[in-house]
Amino acid sequence: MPRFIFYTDLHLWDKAPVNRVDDYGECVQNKLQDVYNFAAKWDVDAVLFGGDFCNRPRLFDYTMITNAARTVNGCFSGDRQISTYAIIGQHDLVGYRVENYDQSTLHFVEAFSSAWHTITTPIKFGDVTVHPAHVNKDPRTVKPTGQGINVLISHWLLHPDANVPFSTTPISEMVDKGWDLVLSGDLHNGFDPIMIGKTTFANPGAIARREIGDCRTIRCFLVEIDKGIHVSSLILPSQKSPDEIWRDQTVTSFLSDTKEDARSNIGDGYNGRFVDSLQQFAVERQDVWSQIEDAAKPVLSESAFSYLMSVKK
Ligand SMILES: [Mn+2]
Repeated sequence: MPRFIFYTDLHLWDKAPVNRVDDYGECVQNKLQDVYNFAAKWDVDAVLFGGDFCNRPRLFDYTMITNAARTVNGCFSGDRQISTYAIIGQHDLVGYRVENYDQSTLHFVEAFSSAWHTITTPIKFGDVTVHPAHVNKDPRTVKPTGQGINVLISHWLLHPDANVPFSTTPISEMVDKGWDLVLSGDLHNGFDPIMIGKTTFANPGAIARREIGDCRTIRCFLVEIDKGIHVSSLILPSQKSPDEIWRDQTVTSFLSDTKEDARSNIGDGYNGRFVDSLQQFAVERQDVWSQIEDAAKPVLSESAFSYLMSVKK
């Protein structure tokens, strides 16, 4: 019976999040290699990916892109190349639009990788049918089509608790809809496998740690389907301890630290890490801008909209 590795939210990127002190890009690449080493070791039928390959749609570090593609393509069990079947997360979409997928670095990786397949229709592995639900697709609207075991991969904020923050969907709304297994990404904290009714839900959490103080143990899932669904965690060996990657656990001390740095540099035209961090924040909030753009365009006059867009530059 089929066996898979599932991982999600890689967020490959050449710049580190504010407050990270290690080489973020190298760290993510190493963890990607860990995932594919597991895939080879466990002789899986396929690797499944839950969305957000890059942190933003276009990465321009060609060494990093090449290395990631080599890792994906270099995964073999004997002579058999192990394929990856993937869905798209919002971070791999220019303007968060699925129709812009071909403008992304992930699409470029796919175009030159024999092993990578971003899927738009269900794919079968014996009795098991794996269905894709890209970020724009509410998983509650997808219907299982297979006769045997039905698996859904979804980039959606599915949450195990009934009382969840706005914009997240409790998994209870997907119980007994014909799914045997729902594997999700997007919610970076993830949650342990839980079976409700006949459905098992699981999210291993993001490969990348991008929020200050994210002290999770980074893992992917081994999914074994044999008279039932078995999901177990595989801990990525190359990950570093939180102490090695975070500058400090509090934003307040970071800000006072960098303000001090800024003051000490006044006069020579360089304001140090404080300015660097603000600039990086401005770059990272482009994601927010694309949401504003989507929301504002239908309701604003052309002149008001173009004024709004001019402010972001
Ligand atoms: Mn993500």
